[in-house]
Amino acid sequence: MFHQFLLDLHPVIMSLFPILLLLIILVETSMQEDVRYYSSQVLRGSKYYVSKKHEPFNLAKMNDRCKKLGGYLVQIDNKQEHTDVSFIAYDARGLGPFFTGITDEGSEGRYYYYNDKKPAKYLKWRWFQPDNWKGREHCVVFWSYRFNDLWCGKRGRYICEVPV
Ligand SMILES: [Ca+2]
Ligand SMILES: [Ca+2]
Repeated sequence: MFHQFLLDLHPVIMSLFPILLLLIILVETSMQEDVRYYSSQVLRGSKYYVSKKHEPFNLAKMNDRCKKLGGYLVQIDNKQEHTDVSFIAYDARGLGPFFTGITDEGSEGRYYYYNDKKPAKYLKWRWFQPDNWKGREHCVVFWSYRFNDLWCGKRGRYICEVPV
């Protein structure tokens, strides 16, 4: 009896199969993150990726995205790298702020690299920065060739560094 019921149902399931398959594919693709980057040439052993989309920043989430590219949120170690990344951010066009991997979250005033927690080696602040505005600015952004500390959840773009 039940067996017959299944046999009767069989053509219905078969005819629905392509639709089910399409639905599965649609759900799959909508779950994948659409992350696009401008990428730089290799400069002194690193390649840089600047995200295109303006979105709320999140240190852990964006660092994970950089990890998927084989790197981490950018760590600006010296004057040369600062110059390189300035030009890359300029080439990427559009508006900043451009978030880096430099932060003082959990250690106010002591800046470190989010990915490896090592102290930041090079900080080139804008005038009157860092000001830790309202006591809640712990993420360092790149804006017009200088650094500013901003609230870590602010909207912006971010830069990944991938060692090659
Ligand atoms: Ca701070
Ligand atoms: Ca600030």
